[in-house]
Amino acid sequence: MLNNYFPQVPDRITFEGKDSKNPLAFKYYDKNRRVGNKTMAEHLRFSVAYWHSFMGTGADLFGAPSFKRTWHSFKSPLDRAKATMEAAFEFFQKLGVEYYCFHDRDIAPEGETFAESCKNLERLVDHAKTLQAETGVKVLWGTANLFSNPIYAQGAATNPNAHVMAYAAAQVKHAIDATHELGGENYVFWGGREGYETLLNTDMKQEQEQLARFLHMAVEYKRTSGFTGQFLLEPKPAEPTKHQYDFDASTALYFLKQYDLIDHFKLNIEANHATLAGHSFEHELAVASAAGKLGSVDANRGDTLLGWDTDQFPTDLYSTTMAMLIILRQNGLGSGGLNFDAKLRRSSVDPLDLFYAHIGGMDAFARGLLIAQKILDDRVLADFVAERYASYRSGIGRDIMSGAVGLNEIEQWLLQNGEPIPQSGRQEMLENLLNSYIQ
Ligand code: XLS
Ligand code: NI
Ligand code: NI
Repeated sequence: MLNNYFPQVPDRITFEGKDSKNPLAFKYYDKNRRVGNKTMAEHLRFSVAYWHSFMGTGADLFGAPSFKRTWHSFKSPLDRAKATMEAAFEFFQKLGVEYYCFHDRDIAPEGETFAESCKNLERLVDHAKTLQAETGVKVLWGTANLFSNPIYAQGAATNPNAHVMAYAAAQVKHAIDATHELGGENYVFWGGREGYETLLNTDMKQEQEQLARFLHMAVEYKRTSGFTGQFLLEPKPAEPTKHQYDFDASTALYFLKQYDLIDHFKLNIEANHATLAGHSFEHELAVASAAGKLGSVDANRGDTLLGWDTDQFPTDLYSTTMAMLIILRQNGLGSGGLNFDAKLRRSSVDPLDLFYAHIGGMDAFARGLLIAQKILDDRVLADFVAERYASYRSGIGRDIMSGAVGLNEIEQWLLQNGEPIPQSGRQEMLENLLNSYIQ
């Protein structure tokens, strides 16, 4: 049992129920409790984001690091990486999450050369393998950091310089290998620098073709290397680049379809990316799910008053309920999960805050799950929605949808049947109904 970095925390955070006042206990997340046909753990598949929680320093654009982490205190980069990994696994184990997600450069330091970076990654992958075996914690997804290194300032796959694109491709090859080696269930592509700053210097069509080629090469490499995890594309409209090509779920789906990649990918939807794109979290989940492409979720939230990716921990029950309704309706996330791509506020300097943040996020989704399951069991929305579209199941509606009639026949039908009678969408009544379930 690892116990070096969070000695004030017991071996395992336990479920104590909603009346508990213990901040280090779950009030709703009871991992073995059955909800519908699965346990809470099976429904929710929680994952910790290595970058925010273990590499994060509290630094922001205006100020130096505010967190003092003992695991960052080692001089040599490799020792620091090992200590960080041990702290991370102690945390996963004590929190009782089964998954984590990582970028190659989170778990291993970048070297002087590409070859040295690859060696560092291999070493840390070995260490992770040992810790995974000891704790039973698994990889939800791995990814490559194609945005921090200054060589990626003008893009990775979409860089105007083929040499840089080649660098990124080779880096992805190693990141897929690392994910494969660690038994990762998915692999994510997030194009933070895949976009443009100004059209004055940009050939947009060329860049999109480069991105498509890049992803095709990854698909081909996946096939030949025997990695069977699901590939996921994570949309985000902007930040760090002004305009990013995978703007939102619709844009990403169109891109995948346009370049014949659609069969090889699903989407990883992040709440705060949805709101940055001017959508709600549930809108993006619904778009992905309707296309049969909702693969995984980055669970976080933004701030309605701030227009950037604040990556806060999710606490809003309306949002978690709406998300779980969509996830339950599609019968779960398959190999995906709920990854807390969320970070502590700069002022939350205590390592204990990492526990409070994750416990709160897990409880918020556990409550969302319970509420959503009850709404589904009671069929209150399902029956209303079915009734709202009932006119398409018979008569002219059925004939329209089956293709039995065209504009000529419809015109004849309309002339005989007169004007339509408006029917209420009952939005306020349904909002009241939702409120009666949120408790
Ligand atoms: C950044 C993204 C990033 C991806 C992984 O906004 O959310 O963290 O999830 O590269
Ligand atoms: Ni993000
Ligand atoms: Ni993300």
